[in-house]
Amino acid sequence: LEQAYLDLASYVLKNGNYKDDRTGTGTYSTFGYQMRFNLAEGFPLLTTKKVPFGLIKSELMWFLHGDTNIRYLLQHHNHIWDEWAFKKWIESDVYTGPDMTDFGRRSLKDPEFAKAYQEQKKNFDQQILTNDDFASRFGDLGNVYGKQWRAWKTSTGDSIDQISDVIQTIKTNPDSRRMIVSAWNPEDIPSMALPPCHTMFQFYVSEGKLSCQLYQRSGDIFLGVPFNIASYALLTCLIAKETGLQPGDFVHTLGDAHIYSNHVEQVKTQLSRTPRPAPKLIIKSDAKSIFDYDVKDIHLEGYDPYPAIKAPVAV
Ligand code: THF
Repeated sequence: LEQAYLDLASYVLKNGNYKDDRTGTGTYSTFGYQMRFNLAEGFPLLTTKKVPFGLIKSELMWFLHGDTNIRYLLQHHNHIWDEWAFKKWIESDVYTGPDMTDFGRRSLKDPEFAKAYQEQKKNFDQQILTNDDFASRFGDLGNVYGKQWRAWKTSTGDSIDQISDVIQTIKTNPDSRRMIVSAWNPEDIPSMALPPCHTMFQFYVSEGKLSCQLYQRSGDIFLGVPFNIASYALLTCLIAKETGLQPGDFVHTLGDAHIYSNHVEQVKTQLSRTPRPAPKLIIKSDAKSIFDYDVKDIHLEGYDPYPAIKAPVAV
């Protein structure tokens, strides 16, 4: 099942062009690539390295609850969005600690700095968890996914719940070709911590099966894409259950698909491994709606991955 992902990684290693990027790390990049995962064959969580499924679940629940504040993530021991909130704090006038400019790259090169950064980061996380004012000022990433999915602001001051609407359409008019959720809100882009990578997705119903296609404008092949595949596969399975359909295909279309220059060795290690059978997704049936799930309601059976492979995240 994960062969499509391994093919992408080896294709970009071989054919990617070197390209500088916003983070200053440098990438091997290609433009326009599509993968397809048949969800009837199993759940597409990679086995060629351990991918922390718990973090994928709590991130998706966070989106589905319409939440944009990292406090929920921290309460679930999920730190994948910390850097973007932390950046807002150290650039603000209330921050009085040591200079943290360019903390991502500096902490890779300078162990002394890395220690100071870890300390500030711990302090930051603690304040997000315990101080309401601090959390609302610095924990909020702006109008990111949760906001656009569940409460897109209209010019007349109303809000649109795109997820509820799309579920309603799947139930009542499954042949529709307009079952789209957009996270890309041009008006809000300047105030977002990071403009959405998962720009929009579309659902499709045929022969009792629900398929989903994601257009992702930018994909970090080693760290982000394995999360993104599993996250949208999970979303598709949850909505299939909610609408009484079987999961169909997850189609993943990428714009700028890149391997960061400091992930190349890790990708080669991963490609040297032979994939194992895909795990099976189990969803407990008593949640009333897709918005009421808890991370404990969802688990995997038969997930037997190779060891995790560490890599630095570009900020
Ligand atoms: N920015 C970059 N540079 N890459 C991304 O993948 C990315 N995301 C989100 C927002 N900005 C991004 C955040 N998603 C990890 C995984 C997903 C992320 C961010 C980080 C990560 O570091 N994963 C580690 C494990 C981390 C842990 O255990 O805490 C891994 O090995 O998989 C694209 O959605």
